[in-house]
This record gives sequence, structure tokens and C-alpha cells, in this order.
Amino acid sequence: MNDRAVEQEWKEIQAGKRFLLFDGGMGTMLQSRGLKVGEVPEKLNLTHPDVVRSIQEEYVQAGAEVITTNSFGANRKKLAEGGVTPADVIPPAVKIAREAGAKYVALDIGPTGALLKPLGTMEPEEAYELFKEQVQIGAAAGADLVLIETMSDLLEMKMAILAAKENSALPIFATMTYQEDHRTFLGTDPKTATITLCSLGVDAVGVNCSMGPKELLPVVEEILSVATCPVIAQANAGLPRMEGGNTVYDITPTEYASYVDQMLAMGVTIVGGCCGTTPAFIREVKKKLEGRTPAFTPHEPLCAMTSWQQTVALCGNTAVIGERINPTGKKKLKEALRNADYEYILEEAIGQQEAGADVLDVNAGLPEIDEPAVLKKLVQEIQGVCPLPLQIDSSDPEAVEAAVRVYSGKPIINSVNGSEESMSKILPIVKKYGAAVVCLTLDENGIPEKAEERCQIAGRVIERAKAMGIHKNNILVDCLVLTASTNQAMVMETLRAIQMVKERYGVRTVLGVSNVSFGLPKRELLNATYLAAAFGAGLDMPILNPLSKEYQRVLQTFKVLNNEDEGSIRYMEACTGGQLMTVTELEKQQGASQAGSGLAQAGAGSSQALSGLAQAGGSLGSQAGGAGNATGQEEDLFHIIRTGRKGKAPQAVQELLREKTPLQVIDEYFMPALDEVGMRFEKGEIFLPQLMSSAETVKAGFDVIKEEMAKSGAAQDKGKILVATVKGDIHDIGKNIVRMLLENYGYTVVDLGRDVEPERVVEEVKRQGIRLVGLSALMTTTVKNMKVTIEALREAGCTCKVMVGGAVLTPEYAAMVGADYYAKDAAEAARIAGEVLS
Ligand code: HCB
Repeated sequence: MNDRAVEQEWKEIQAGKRFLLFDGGMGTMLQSRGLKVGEVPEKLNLTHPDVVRSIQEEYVQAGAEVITTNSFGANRKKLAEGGVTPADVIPPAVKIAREAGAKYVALDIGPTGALLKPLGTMEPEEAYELFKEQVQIGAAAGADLVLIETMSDLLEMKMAILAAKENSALPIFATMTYQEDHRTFLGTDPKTATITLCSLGVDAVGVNCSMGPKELLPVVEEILSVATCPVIAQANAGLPRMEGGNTVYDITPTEYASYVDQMLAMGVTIVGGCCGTTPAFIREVKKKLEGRTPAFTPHEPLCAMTSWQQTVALCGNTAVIGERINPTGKKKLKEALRNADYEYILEEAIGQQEAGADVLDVNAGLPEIDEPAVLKKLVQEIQGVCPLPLQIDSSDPEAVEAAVRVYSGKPIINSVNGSEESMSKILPIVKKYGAAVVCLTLDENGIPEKAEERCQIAGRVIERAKAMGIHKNNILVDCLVLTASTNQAMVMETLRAIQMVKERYGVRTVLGVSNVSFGLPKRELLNATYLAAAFGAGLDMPILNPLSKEYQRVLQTFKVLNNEDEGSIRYMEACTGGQLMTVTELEKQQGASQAGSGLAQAGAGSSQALSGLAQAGGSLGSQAGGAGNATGQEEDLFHIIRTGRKGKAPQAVQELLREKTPLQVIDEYFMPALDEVGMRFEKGEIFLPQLMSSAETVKAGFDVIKEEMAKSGAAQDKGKILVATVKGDIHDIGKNIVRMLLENYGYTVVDLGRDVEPERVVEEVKRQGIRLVGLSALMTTTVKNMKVTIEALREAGCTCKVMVGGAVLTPEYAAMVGADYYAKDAAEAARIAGEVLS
């Protein structure tokens, strides 16, 4: 094909008007050639290029147009294990694919193999550097596109996309991998991933690996429901299972193709295969493409923001942006920012989340701090504990970019305005990182008085953004309210402007409501009344303090009236929960007759249409107390563990230890909090990152307990006990508690750690003449390894006693695995030790 024809074909592919067929799996094929995929499969490009080539030739013969290079793990970090570099294996990988007859060569990029911060230890930029090297080498070697696949971490995917964008002009296809619960291993759902990846400007988005094609159908459906670019699906050949040490796939090529057929009918245009698929699968899929017309219709970008776990979309509903992480006028927050006291700020984040905020504004604007560094760190810290999407709020473009770059998801940038400087600096960041942006209706000349002029500024920014390829759904206009104490005549003009921009441009609106009341008494009353009025004018996203009871009442009542709270369920819950007492009820309760009188007047000044809402808001104001600020209060250790804030745990434990024994703290706080976290994890309410944060928090608290117990530690040595968590199991909190208590009772504990091979246990028992072994297992799947370990001890002739424990165990299981004792908790373990070693 000549260049023009190729160009035309790509245009069609990128518009979803032409199908594109990828190849299938490589591993299964290598095995069928008698080759074992070694530790570094990419080395085969050097040692057995002929074999790799002949497999790819088969795929070409079967009809595959795109051949994926054998470079899935070809990043510097992974390759180091095999003593090779990306420069050694990527160019031959591209060459082999080309020689095999590929129409297009896809540079294959898989995950780095390390967990990124805050879950793991790798900095996002470190991942970026690894991907950058792969892209640069692959592009120079002549790849036609970049395929980033099998990703579970949205942030890692983002780093790979940025690396591809910034270091090549190649089309980018991005696919994530989902589990049976339709979330990635780290808890991202298909819609959230798709919205985020599309906004980053990829050329195709989708799913690979995961499960069989049948199980992927609902995932594909979700992806298609929001995709703005063509969708790619490359499933496995069924659900993999183990048989005699090998991974086996059950689906036949024709069955596979019949599910692909369904995907094509749903709108998928790019297909191929993943693990377990072979040229026979691709041949069958090819038949489904023949004579068929693509059914893909791209969606308009949704007005939506995402975190790595959640999407907040504005489709006729309202959503609240929590305003509290902004140092303006907040002494404590300023101090926290200056001292890098992130714990205080995380508390603010959690508090707002629990009060019902949908998005959090994050602002670190203090002249005396390094704003880019602090804002970036703040975003990372908050994303570590809070799943809400964030609004990155700064007037410094450098700080905005630093924060947006490491943000996992599609954030809102706050803000751009109509001045040339702002538009030229902020809009390119919005475009590059696929963010939504708040457009302030001001420019070089300040805030215009009249709604008409504010509307004109919004129009200018929208036009400019459009010219850069930013869709109007990614622009949220803030018509800016000035305080009633100094600009009373302009307050209602803002509401006119809201109505006007919505009508004229069809955009969503944002408003920092609390500004209206600066300098006046009973601010919350004014704020709530104004919020109700603003909702009436069509406001979509108020920026406010979600902890304010007055605001909450307006919000909850408005959601009923706006048909957002289906069946008024949440409203009724709030009523029965006592959160929404009416003036009369309050008066009754307080026995006071004056409580609500001022409020009715507050509503009366507003226009007729709004007065009902204003009253609803107004009646709230009568409740005494104000913001209902959960922060600043003594925080319960249970809550700290549940919300996974490890920095807070040591102090909370220390305080509890003044009144309680270490074991009481463990039993009354650690265990129930972990139980609840485990339950929520099982129900799919939280995901692995949150589970890990809670575990880390317990560990931080546990370190304090350990120190405390060491102080009162017994002097004599009552004998040696070996403890270990069995093979395949990495849970060790329980085992560590057992160890600590036994040490405290005067035993010497040999702790082999977690995920311990049976042979290791046998070796140490023999070497150290151990008489009591304590094994721990927390998962049903690892209980069997207790049995294996105990059998290994018995076979080796060890006469030691074995006790077993861990949440899943029961006395029956203990007997079944051949243990001598079952210890339901650490105290029981100490009692058993006394019996065995006395
Ligand atoms: Co984990 N996890 N987890 N997890 N995890 C559990 C155990 C589940 C029950 C949660 C659930 O789904 N409801 C579940 C297991 C389901 C099952 O098999 N029935 C589960 C899963 C599925 C997983 C992963 C597979 C998740 C994933 O990756 N998708 C993964 C496993 C990886 C692996 O092991 N290969 C995983 C990972 C994690 C971490 C890393 C996030 C974290 C562990 C951190 C760590 O231990 N360093 C974690 C945690 C914390 C839990 C929960 C929430 C708490 C466990 C815990 O520490 N309990 C747990 C849910 C739950 O159990 N409520 C959840 C508190 C301790 C003190 O209790 O029973 O261990 P304990 O110990 C007691 C007692 O039993 C006895 O004394 C201790 C003190 O009184 N005892 C012994 C314990 N061992 C003893 C040995 C003796 O000789 C004598 C007495």
C-alpha cells in the first residue's frame, strides 16, 4: 500500500469505521514448539528469532493485520533479571514481526512489574522513565503503533500513555485487565478507566487478558457505553485453570469467535486474542469480520471526573465539591501545609468524603512553600486514602501540571480565565492531561458587572478550548459571586449569568457559594439560602463546606425536588436519622419559640420561584452549632484504621494505652476494625489499596504496642517457639501478635516470616531443636499448606508439637491438617506454649 492509502486506512481505523485484526497469544504457541518461556521471554528474540518469527508468520497467514512484538516485559527493570536491556531485545522484536509479514507492527508494552506509590514503592516518574525508553527504542526501530496492555493500575497506564505521547507520534492503543468482579486488581471499573483513557487522547481503548470472551461481554458493554474512540477487545481462550502444573484454556476457536461476533455487533472494531489463543482462533475471528460493517458510534465526552475508583458524571444531577482543603482564611491548614502535616489534611479529606462530598478541591497556595512540590505530594497523599475525584486548584501552571501529572484519573483543574496569559498556559495542560477545567468569568479587566459580559468571557474561553480540541463538556463555568456585604447589587447578577451561560453554551456550571457571605454575621444562613437560589438558576456543582448542616439540608432537599434522590430514599433516611429537623421539631426539642423566626425572613427576599428552596435552606440555619466539623475532634482508632491513615495510628494507640492493656487495644480496636475492613472488601465496597492502607495502619499502631510490651518484657527464657505464616500466604498481622505475646511471656520466638516454604520450617526446627511450632494461615486456599508443612515435619521425623491459628481456621480444620493444637487467639497460643514447654 502507498502512504496515502495507509493514511486513509488509519483515519478509518481511528474513526471506528474499519475493523482491525490483531494476532493471538505467544506463550501457548512457544510451548507447542517445545520451548519453555524462560524467566525473560524477550530473550527469545535473540536466542530463537526463527521460532518467534514462524509463530508470527502463522498469525499473518491466519489473517492478522497487526503483529504484536515479543516485548511485553521489555523494560529495563524486568530485563535486568536476564542480563539484557531494552536496546538488546526491542529492535529485534520489531524486526522479527516485520519479517513475519505484519501489515502493522504493534510495540507491546506491559506493566513494569512493580506497584506504584502510594501502594508500592515506585514513583510514577520512575515508571514513566522505563516506558519512555521502551517507546523511544520501539519507535526508532519502526513500530507502527504502541499497544499498552494488561494494566491494572490506572496511574501506571497513564505514565505509559504520557511516555508514548511525549516520545513518539505513534497511535496508542490502551487496554486494561479486569477480574471477575469487573474491576481491575486495584479496583478500577471499566467506565472509569475508559473515561480517563479516552480523555488522555488514546486512539483505541479496551480490555485484554482478564477472562474468557463470554465473561468479558459485560465489561465490553461498559467500555462501549462511554468510549469516545474505537474499542479493542482481546480476551483469553476461556477462563484459565491449572491442570498438572500447566495452565489450561477450555474454549475452542469457533466458540471464541462466536463471542467475538457478539462484541462486533455491540460495536467493538479491534479484535484479536490473548493468553491461550492460537492462529486457529484468529482464523475463525477473521471469518466474522468478512463482509461486515463496523457498528461503532463514538460518544461525546461525558462531563465527568474520575479518580482511580470512581466516576462523578454530571448528567442533569448536582455534585458537591468540598472546599475545605484550601488555606485561604484557615490558620490550621496553613500551618499543616507549612509543616507538611499531611495527616491533618487527610483528616479534612476523609471528613468531607464522609459528609457526602463528591469531589474535593485541593489547594496548597501559600507564598512561603514550594507549591508545585507540595501540591503534587498532597494529591498523592489524598489519593492514597480517599477515592473521590479531585479538583486541582492553583493559579500556578507549574503546580497544576506537577499535580495533574501524578493524578490517577481525570481531575478538574481550577482554573482558567479569559485572560490571554491564563488561556495560553492552562488550556494546553487541560488538553494534554485530559482534564476538565473550571472557567472563571473574569479576564485582564477583572470581573465584569453584568451577566452578559461574564457570559461573553465564558464564550471566548469555550471557543479557544474548542480550537485546541477540548470538548465543551470538559468546561465548567464559574460565574463568580462577590460578597453581599460589599457588592450586594451584583449577587443576583451571578445567578443570571449562570442561567445565561447554560442556555447559550450548554455547559455545566460551578460556583464557590460561600463567597457570598464574607463579612456578614450568620454566614451559613446566607450561604444556604444562596445555594438554594443558585440551584434554582441551574447551578450544577457548588463548591462548599460539606460539613455544614445548613448546606446539607439544602442539598438533600434539592436532590428530592430535582429528581436525583430516587424515591426520596436518602432524604427519608436523613429525616429519620435526625439530620433534617424542621424548625418546629427543633423548637419542640429545645422548648424555645424563637429559633426559626429569622430564617423565614431570609427566604422571603428571594424571587417567588426560589422561595420554597430558600426556606428549606433557611430552616436549616436554625440549628445551633454551625459547621458540624468532624475534624479537630478526638478521633477513634477504629475510624483511623478503617480509613487507613497510618500516620495517625501511633498517637491514638499511645493514648489508648494509658487506660487499656495492649491486648485490649488489639482485641477492641485492631481486630474489629480489620474485620470490618475485610467484610467491606469481600462485599466489593472497598478494594485492595484500601485493604492495604488499613493493614499498614494496624502495623504502625502495632509497633507502638510492641515497644510498650518490650518495656514490661519478662526476663527469663522459657524456651524456643518457631512461628511462620504458611506458603502462599502473606498475612502476618496475627502471627506477629502471637509472636509479641509469646515474647512477652518469656519465650524466645524464631519468626520465619510469611509465605514460608515447608522445607524451611523443617530445616529450622531441626537446626534449632524447636519443640513448638505455630503456623498461621488466613485464607481458605492456604490452609492446605499447613497440612503440607505438618506432613513435611512428620516425614522428617520432627517430634515438635504444632499449633495452628488464623481467621479461617476452626478446631475441625486444625484436626484435619494434623495439628496438635488449635489456637483461636494469641492468648490461647500462650496457654498452649505453657502446656507444651513447661
Ligand atoms: Co487479605 N484477605 N488478602 N490482606 N485480609 C482476608 C484474610 C479475607 C478474609 C478478606 C475477605 O475477603 N473477607 C480474604 C481471604 C478469603 C478466604 O480465603 N476465605 C483475603 C484476601 C482474599 C486477600 C488477597 C488474596 C486479596 C487480593 O490480592 N485480591 C491478598 C492475599 C495475598 C496472599 O496472601 N497471597 C490479601 C492481602 C491482604 C493485605 C496485604 C492487604 C493485608 C495483610 C497485611 C499483613 O498481614 N501484613 C490483608 C488483610 C489485613 C486482611 C484482613 C482484613 C485482616 C487480617 C488480619 O490481619 N486480621 C482479612 C479479613 C479478616 O480476617 N477479617 C482479609 C487480624 C489478625 C490479628 O487476626 O486471625 O490473623 P488473625 O490472628 C489472630 C488469631 O487468628 C490467632 O491469633 C491472632 C491474634 O489474636 N492466630 C494464631 C493467627 N495466627 C496464628 C498462629 C498460631 O500459631 C496461633 C494463633
